[in-house]
Amino acid sequence: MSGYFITLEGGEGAGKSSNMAWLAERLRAAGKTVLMTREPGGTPLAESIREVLLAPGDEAMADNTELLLVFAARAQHLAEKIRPALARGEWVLCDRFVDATWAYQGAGRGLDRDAIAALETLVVAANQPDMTILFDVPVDEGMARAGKRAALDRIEQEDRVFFERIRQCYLERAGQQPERFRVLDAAQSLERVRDQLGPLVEEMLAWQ
Ligand code: Z5A
Repeated sequence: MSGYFITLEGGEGAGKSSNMAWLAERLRAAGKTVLMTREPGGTPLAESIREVLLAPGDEAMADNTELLLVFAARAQHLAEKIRPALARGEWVLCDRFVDATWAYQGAGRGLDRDAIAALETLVVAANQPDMTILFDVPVDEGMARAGKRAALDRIEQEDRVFFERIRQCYLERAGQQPERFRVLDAAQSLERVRDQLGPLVEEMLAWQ
């Protein structure tokens, strides 16, 4: 028995969190058992790593430290939560996964692609998503949405150019892997974004 693995990706304020519960509700209404989770995080240990990753601090975090922490959290998340849920036949919805590493650490920080690929092989192995929904929003719009929050975390404090590289990387990956990615225009109203999500739910339900 094997479930399905769906990931939600996009830049700041793209609307992933706002739409994940809606998506889960649709799948549950169709009789599926759904697990909602997120990265970095998803288990107590991985959530502790998330805190370290996102907390602004006096000591600058080295880029490779960031990369290794992201993969350390992912290894734990896969072992303790994602793989067991898939083995039980559940549908796993995950707010960000390895595409975020290619976007943030690869394009954003400019880290070595071979190193990321090696870590992906080690940690993710065969557990690539069945579908990745990319919520694409112009950087200024996403930053304006995210900026309404009380405080920005360590990564959110980066500048506009950093987030533009991230957006372009996501779009490039989506173009290179059209069989896995579905790109939504997330600059539209929540209602219009859900109009775009509806057909994707139908597509998923046709898998079984
Ligand atoms: N990170 C990494 O560097 N490497 C990795 O491998 C992984 C992650 C896995 C996670 O923090 C950080 O970790 C993230 C990348 C990095 N860094 N940053 N920065 P997070 O999970 O807290 O950050 P996020 O995923 O970017 O969260 P977010 O900004 O909240 O984005 P979102 O979930 O896509 O957006 P939202 O919470 O659904 O919506 C944000 C606001 O916009 C909210 O007030 C909504 O009501 C509003 N919204 C949403 N959709 C709309 C529409 N359509 N119209 C108007 N307003 C809207």
